[in-house]
Amino acid sequence: MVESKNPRPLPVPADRSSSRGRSKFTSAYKTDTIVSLATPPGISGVAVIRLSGPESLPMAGRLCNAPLASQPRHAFFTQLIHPADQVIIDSAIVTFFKGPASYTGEDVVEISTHGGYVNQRQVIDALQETGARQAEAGEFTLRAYLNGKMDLAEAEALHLQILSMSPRTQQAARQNAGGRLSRQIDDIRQRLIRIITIIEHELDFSESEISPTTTAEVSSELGLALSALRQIDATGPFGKMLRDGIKVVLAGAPNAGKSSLFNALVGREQAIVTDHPGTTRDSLEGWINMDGFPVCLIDTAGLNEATNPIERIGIERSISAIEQADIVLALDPLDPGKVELPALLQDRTVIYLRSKADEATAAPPADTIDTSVVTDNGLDSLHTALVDALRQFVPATESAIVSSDRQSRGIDEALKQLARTQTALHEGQPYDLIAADARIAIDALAAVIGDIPQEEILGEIFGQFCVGK
Ligand SMILES: Nc1nc2c(ncn2[C@@H]2O[C@H](COP(=O)(O)OP(=O)(O)OP(=O)(O)O)[C@@H](O)[C@H]2O)c(=O)[nH]1
Ligand SMILES: [Mg+2]
Repeated sequence: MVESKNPRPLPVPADRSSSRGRSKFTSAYKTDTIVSLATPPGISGVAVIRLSGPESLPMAGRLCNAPLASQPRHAFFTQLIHPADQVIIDSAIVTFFKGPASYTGEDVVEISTHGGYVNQRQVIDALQETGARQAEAGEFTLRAYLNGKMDLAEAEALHLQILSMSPRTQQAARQNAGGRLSRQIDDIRQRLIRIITIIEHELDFSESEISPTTTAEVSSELGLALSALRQIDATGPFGKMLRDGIKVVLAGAPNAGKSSLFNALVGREQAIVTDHPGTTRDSLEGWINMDGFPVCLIDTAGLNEATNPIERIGIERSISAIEQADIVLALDPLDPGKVELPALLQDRTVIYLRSKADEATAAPPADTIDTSVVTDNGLDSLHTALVDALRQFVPATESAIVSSDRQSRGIDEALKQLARTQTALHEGQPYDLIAADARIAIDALAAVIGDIPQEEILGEIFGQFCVGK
C-alpha cells in the first residue's frame, strides 16, 4: 500500500494538563505485542489472526515450528500446538512480515486458521498466555500511522473503504487511502510554504519596502492555493453523501402509492401497504445501490390536514424528511405537480411521478413520469431520471473527495485563514502579518493529514475502527 514514511512524534494531548486516554497512545505503545482476530468473528472458511509488536515472532514461534524468520513474507503450513499442554489446536498458514515492511511497520505475524468460534479463540488465548495483549479497536492502524506508514487522511479513508456500502464510496475512499487527498493537500501546503519563503527573503533585504513584483508573486501563489483548496472543499457535501447515503424522499398525499413504490424500489415488502389512507405513520428507510451511489430511500406519511395527534406527528416527520432530502419523488395519481411540498426546498431536485398509471384515463400532465407498480410501467424511466439526478451531485473537478467531517473542518479553517491572508495582502498590511496568517493555514492543513498528532483526534479516529484493524 503506502511506502514507508518517517515515524511520527508521539501524539500530544490537546490539553496537556490532562492525562485522560494517555496510556493508550503513549506508554503502551511499542512496549507490547498485540493480538486480535482480523476477520469477522463467526462461522467462516478461514479466520486470520494478526500479531504485531517486537515479540510477534517468538510468540508465534511458541505455537508452531515453522522457520518463520528464515523467510519473511513466506506462507508456511504448520500445526499450531498449545505451548502449555502440547495439544494440537489446529493446522494453519503462518506468515511473518519483518518490520518496517509490514502493515503496522512493526514485526507482524498473520496466522490463518480454520474459521468458526472455537479455533481462533483457542489460538488467541494461547498467544495471550505467551504474553500478547488483546488489541484495542483500530490499534493496528494506529501503530501504522505512528510508524509513518500512512497519514491520518489515509487512515480515515481506509476506515471508510472498509465500511463502504456502495462502489462509488469505495472508489473515492480507495483513492484517498492511496494518498490522493493527502498529496493534493500537501501540494497546497508546499505552495503556502513557498509564499512564506518569498516573504522572508524579501524581509531580509528590506523591512519596509516591498516590491510590487513580490506582491504580485505572492498574490498569484495565494490565488492558486485558494482555488485548489476551494475545489477540494467543494467535494465535501458529495463526500458526506457517499458516507451517509443520498436521501431520496417519497412525498405525496395519503394513498398516493408511496409505500408501494418504496417496496418496488427496495425490492421487498418492507413498508405496509393498504388501501386505507394514512397507513404509513412513521418515516421508513431502505438502502439501495443505484449506479454505484448509496441511496437512502425514505417513505413518509401522507401529507394532509391531520385530524388526530398521531397523524400530525407523522406528517411533521414527513415534512422534516422532505426538507432534508437531496432528491424528492412527488407522487400523485392525478397531478403530482399539486403535491404540497415545504417551501424550504429551494433548488432541490424534484421528480414528479403520476402514480397508479395503470388506472389513468387522461393523458399525463407535462414533465411527469407515469409509473405503476402493478404493471411496472415507468419504473425504468424513473430509474433513469434518478440516476441523472444522482450524477449531478458528482463534483466536476479532478479533486480528491473529502472523506470525513474532520477533514472538512480542517480545510474550512485553512480556507478561512487564506481568505484573511488575501485580504491582508490586498490591504497592503505588513508582510510579517501576512506570513503569520499563512502559517496558521499551513498548520490547519498539516492537521488534516495528521502531521501534528493530537491524542483526542487519534482517539476519535481510531476508536471507530473495528478491533483487528
Ligand atoms: N392500481 C394500482 N394501485 C396501486 C398502485 N400503487 C399503489 N396502489 C394501491 O394504492 C393503495 C395505497 O397504496 P400505498 O402504497 O399504501 O399508498 P401510500 O401513499 O403509502 O399511502 P399512505 O401510507 O396512506 O400515505 C393500495 O391499495 C395499493 O395497492 C399502482 O401502481 N396501481
Ligand atoms: Mg404508505
